[in-house]
Amino acid sequence: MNERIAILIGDITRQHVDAIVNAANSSLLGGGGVDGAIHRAAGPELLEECRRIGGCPTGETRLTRGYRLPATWVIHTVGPVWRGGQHGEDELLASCYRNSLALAVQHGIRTIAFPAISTGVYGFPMAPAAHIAVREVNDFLEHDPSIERVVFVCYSQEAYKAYEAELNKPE
Ligand code: AR6
Repeated sequence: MNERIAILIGDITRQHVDAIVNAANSSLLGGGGVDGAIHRAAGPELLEECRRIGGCPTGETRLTRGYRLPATWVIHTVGPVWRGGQHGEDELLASCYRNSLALAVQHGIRTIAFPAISTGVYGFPMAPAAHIAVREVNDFLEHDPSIERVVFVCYSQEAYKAYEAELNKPE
């Protein structure tokens, strides 16, 4: 297991990292799940900044401040809605991880926490989502020395087990 990667069970809004990633929707105007939790914890200034940005296409990312969160920054990314797996879902989910990490590097962010993007309301199955998340982060870290720590914040035992299985796979 890469020593720059960690997994834990918990609430991403409580993480003391440079940036947390939000599993947003393309309006960036908030919603349920982790998005709702992040907006509640950050306070109304986050929604104001998101309004000014004006939206984000699926697979892309946008950066805002973290306001009342312990994290300095929020990287908003829009995961794909699961439509059976034959509609580019895997590649779009991979783009969320790659683009989030690239944006982090551009802004000097060294520690970053990810939720399991798309695995809630958007219906992406947990095991393949964890596989893509771990593969993309491993590949990125291999070529980038500036990110010090990536934390996968799992909200359930099921998620934790899926990430643990991926992280313990032999290279
Ligand atoms: N900390 C960490 N993980 C969490 C938290 C939390 N506080 N809360 C939920 N999760 P979801 P999506 C997990 O539905 O599938 C929103 O309405 C959750 O268990 O938040 O990408 C947006 O506005 C699941 O494993 O995001 C969009 O409309 C994972 O986070 C839509 O949902 C993602 O679940 C995006 O759907």
